[in-house]
Amino acid sequence: MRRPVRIAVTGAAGSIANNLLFKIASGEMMGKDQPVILQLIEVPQAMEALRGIAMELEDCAYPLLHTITLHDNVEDGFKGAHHALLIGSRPRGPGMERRDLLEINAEIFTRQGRALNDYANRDVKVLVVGNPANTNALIASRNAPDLSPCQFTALTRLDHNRAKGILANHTGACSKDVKNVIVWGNHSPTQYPDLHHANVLGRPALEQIDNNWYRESFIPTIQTRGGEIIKARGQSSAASAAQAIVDHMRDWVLGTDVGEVVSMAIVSDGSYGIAKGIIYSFPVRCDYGRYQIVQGLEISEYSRQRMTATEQELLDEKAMVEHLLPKEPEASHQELSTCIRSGVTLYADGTGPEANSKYLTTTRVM
Ligand code: NAX
Repeated sequence: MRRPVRIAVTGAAGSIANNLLFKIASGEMMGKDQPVILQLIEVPQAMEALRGIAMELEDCAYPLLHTITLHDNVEDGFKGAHHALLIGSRPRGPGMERRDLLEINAEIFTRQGRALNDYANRDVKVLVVGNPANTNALIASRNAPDLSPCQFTALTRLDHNRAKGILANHTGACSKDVKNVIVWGNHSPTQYPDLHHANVLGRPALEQIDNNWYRESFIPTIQTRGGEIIKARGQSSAASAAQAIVDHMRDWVLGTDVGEVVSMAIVSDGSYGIAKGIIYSFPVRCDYGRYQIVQGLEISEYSRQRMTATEQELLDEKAMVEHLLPKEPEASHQELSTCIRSGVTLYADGTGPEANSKYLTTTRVM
């Protein structure tokens, strides 16, 4: 058996986690030969509910589930974590403005960024799910000066999967026959689900669908799908969000399938003219535990307008929390080639390479 990896999950008693934890424990995310240690984190008032979930996990007797630990604070919960899934966040309350929501969550993600910086494994891979996910990820990353900004990502894979599923259904294909859909920008209604590079059964998607349907129906459907699900079932997407988290992390860690492009919100390096330093969803491929933006795609005038609109929203969100972002790590977010790239996995038991070892470090972009 391989050495277990530590996976920290916040919001672990919530709806998404309730679907997710059982998938992780069964090996769907990290692979069927990878044991896992679940470090589950909740607010103090939800610890009893969390204890119930831990009992259920135990009762499944998953062969890959090595250990479960429960925590009411992130400083303990993030210790030695190789993967951190930041799902818990403050939902928007009645009468709450977007600015208030951003500020309240800024406090949560500031603390989480610092805790990751101080306690997580140096090579930790972070996925932010709690909304507003992109800007929360930026806040966490800016508060973790000793980690690389490249280690922080936000979830747009649910939007990507929605685009695949709905396009497949419309064209009568299976979702496995749909390739290269892209979601650009923010996980919000300004996101741009782009089909200009997509193909269905090897032929360009846009040749197989009506352009009017694409612009007037498909795009708004993807953008507002979350709200539609809440209207229909009275609760927000949980099972599909859990599946998207599994897909995002599995691809990041184990690599995307050959020829497959997926969408991940990552710190912008200026590709496609997008402002550097914001967390923006790009088309990526993953290998060796790293992601790389797919370069060289032709961008139409229509796409450019959509990409700029969602970029502008992220710049506005950033401006709203600018006073809460530490200044010092700004340079590393602007110039990714100068940031620390960790290629070394450290183990809490001291058997891994030394922290300052040159062994295995790399400047390769992947
Ligand atoms: P729930 O309200 O069911 O669960 C959230 C859990 O987080 C609660 O148990 C709460 O006690 C806990 N929590 C809150 N603050 C915490 C903190 N500081 N530390 C640890 N735990 C904390 O929400 P759920 O349906 O699970 O959704 C979680 C988040 O995902 C929400 O912010 C939601 O908006 C967001 N989503 C993001 C998606 C994406 O694609 N990026 C899609 C799905 C989802 O809407």
